[in-house]
Amino acid sequence: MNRLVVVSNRVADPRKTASGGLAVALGQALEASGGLWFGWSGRIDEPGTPGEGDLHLQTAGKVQLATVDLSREDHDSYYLGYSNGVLWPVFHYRLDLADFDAGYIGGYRRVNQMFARKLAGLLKPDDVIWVHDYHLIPLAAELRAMGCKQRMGFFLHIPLPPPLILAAVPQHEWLMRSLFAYDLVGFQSNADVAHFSRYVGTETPAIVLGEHEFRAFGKTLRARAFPIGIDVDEFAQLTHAKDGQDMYAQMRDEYSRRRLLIGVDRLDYSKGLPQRLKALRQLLEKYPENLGSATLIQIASPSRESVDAYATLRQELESKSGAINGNFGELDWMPVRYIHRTVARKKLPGLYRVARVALVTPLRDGMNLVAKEFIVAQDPADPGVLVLSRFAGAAEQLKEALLVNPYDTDGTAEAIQRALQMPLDERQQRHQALLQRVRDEDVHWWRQQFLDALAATEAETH
Ligand code: GDG
Repeated sequence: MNRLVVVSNRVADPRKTASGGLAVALGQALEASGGLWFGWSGRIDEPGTPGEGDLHLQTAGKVQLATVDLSREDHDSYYLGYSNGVLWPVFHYRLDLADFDAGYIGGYRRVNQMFARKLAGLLKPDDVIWVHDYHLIPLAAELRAMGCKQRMGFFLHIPLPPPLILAAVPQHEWLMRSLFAYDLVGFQSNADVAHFSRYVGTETPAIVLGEHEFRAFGKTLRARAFPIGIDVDEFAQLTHAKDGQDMYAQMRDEYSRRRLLIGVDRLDYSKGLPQRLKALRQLLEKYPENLGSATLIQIASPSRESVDAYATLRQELESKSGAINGNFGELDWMPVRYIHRTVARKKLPGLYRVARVALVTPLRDGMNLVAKEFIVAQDPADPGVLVLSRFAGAAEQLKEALLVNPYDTDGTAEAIQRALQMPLDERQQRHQALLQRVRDEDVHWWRQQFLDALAATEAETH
């Protein structure tokens, strides 16, 4: 078995549950092959720090973890600037929020080159390298330039926008050309693959060899959808563990006279949180039977707080939820419980299970794992209903959810009302179909599909 080398911006210890399903899934494959996980340590070295740029090596069971620190300047331009100030907004169709500062690209290239240099020294000739996400698009090209000939795959966790939107990134040609240094590129959904295929067809000299095969720049590339899943067994266990059950019992008793709606998101403008609050307001106005009853618990866990757009969003959410509570609240009932904090992972399943409805209504999302976690946490005998944005990658798989357009406030409010009113047998049928799909296409299936497809790519001379 070839050794698996995973490269991602952040590295997690796969043995810790708090690391989440992805770390667990990759950890299993890394364990099995005695693999290596490489990335940023999460630390920022101020200038002159002793040992600046050192490689930190640790072992976690059979897995080797290799991390590097970033300088303040590289962190600000590579991570905050180019990755989260340019690529994240543009890839989520938010050109209005992108900050095309010409200085960022230098840091992005520098960090990718530094990663490649440090990683190259650790590689063995028959390693299989799997690179993750938008922070590291040019990594394979940098490795190839250093003579690395290993098989390399890339998975994009966020959406790929249509060519005209992608073209707003000044370096779009360089970025997309860089992808051709990989043997396999994986996307979350068929919509993303279609955008890639159109981009390659119109903006590059590529020849389309087949549905998933492209030839350009002297290189053949396969590109396909691999919808990411969750670790269903792990999440089901968490649901039935003591903390999960205690949370469920506590919330059930506390809200026994209410009907709970739940939202769990990183505080991010892609997640459609202001639009969700607007839909809740509309629900209360249009269907007054929900007054005194419907309660939205919205967890918005802090994320990228130092990016300006996030501070603005935070203020908007605080003011919108305050206004809804002020307009509709009673002494003994508030329609919104907005919590800007991270909730312990072991408590999430209890929260999901007690909710009648989950609101997963991003404006754009690569996949959205919360939708899948909600389904797994339900009681099959009395399941809650998933209201899901058609703009989440998950909508391609989860057809039995109530699909909504989050920009359409009326339509979303109607769907929430329908979810609250849905008869038991319909809830059960929908849930059963959804659970089956989430189970069949879990994170282990995803990993295996990707690694099998990567192994099947023909070895080429690079
Ligand atoms: C990117 C893509 C793609 C959230 N709040 C808390 C918390 N969470 C956990 C959820 C879930 C995860 O974070 C969020 O995953 P999502 O998929 O919803 O979104 P992103 O973070 O944007 O992830 C996305 C994903 O990558 C995987 O490829 O699906 O489209 O954007 O697991 O449960 N966890 C805890 N406390 C919180 O308050 N413990």
